[in-house]
Amino acid sequence: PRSSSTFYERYHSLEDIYEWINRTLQDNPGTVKVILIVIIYYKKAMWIDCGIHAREWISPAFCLWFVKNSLSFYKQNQDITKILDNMDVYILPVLNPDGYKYTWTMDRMWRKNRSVSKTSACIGVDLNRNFDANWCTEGASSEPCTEIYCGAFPESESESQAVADFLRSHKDSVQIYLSIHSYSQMLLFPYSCSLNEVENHRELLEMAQEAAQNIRRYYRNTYKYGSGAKTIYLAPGGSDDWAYNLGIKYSFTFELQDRGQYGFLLPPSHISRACNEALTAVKTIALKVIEK
Ligand code: ING
Ligand code: ZN
Repeated sequence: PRSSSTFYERYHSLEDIYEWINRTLQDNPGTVKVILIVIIYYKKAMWIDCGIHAREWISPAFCLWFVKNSLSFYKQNQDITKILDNMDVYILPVLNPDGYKYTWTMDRMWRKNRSVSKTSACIGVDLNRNFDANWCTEGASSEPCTEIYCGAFPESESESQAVADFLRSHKDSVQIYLSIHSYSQMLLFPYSCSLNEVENHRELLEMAQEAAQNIRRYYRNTYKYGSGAKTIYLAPGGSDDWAYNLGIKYSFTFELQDRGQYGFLLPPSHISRACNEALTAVKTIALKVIEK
């Protein structure tokens, strides 16, 4: 057994993550750029956001893992090289920084952001119910005290608005949208906000299936896949449905490990496997889009 875990096999506070961003930038001049809230590196583009829900700690850990892996294995690993040679990658490591910070200091199980309501003493909006996709219909709530509060209006929150603004202004280049959550081991695609099938349902299903097969083959782990509404539950206002409707036709939400044993409290010793198998899924999807 290894005596110590690496930086990437631990969870990190918001301050540590911001420090890591600056260090990664300094160590990789010309390859990595920090633009406002996101790291961008390197034609066509892929977007990955992590940490939209505060308590899902494996999600920011995955974004850091992805960047580290990309920078370490560029020109070493064939798949990584092909992806980075063909795509810009936009990474948002912590979409919900206030909520994330709160889970480190006050309440480990906090999900929403920390915005104050005008109409209620309850705090926080579910940022994954705040996007303009059948906003606040069945599967979301207009009650601020619930975990799935949709907010006062679509994009009422600065976090969701910042993401939506960025994607609106980059929609001609961004082909792939990925949002990383936990837990339950699923590869989901639109729609979550409706039971209707999207126009390229079959194509998305095949991509998710291939990704799940690769996870099974290389890591002997099981991921379910399918449209959000049919695979878990109706959930309007999600970022992947909104991005899909914007025109980003390869839009997915990943639910990383585990299937409920530890849930949101996934031990650090599981970070490596959880991230590596998710990386396999990202690579599978990116390579399929590049091959088109
Ligand atoms: N699951 C997601 C949630 O926001 C989801 C499921 C996916 C909803 C895609 C909407 C769109 O409820 C978790 N674990 O947060
Ligand atoms: Zn989530």
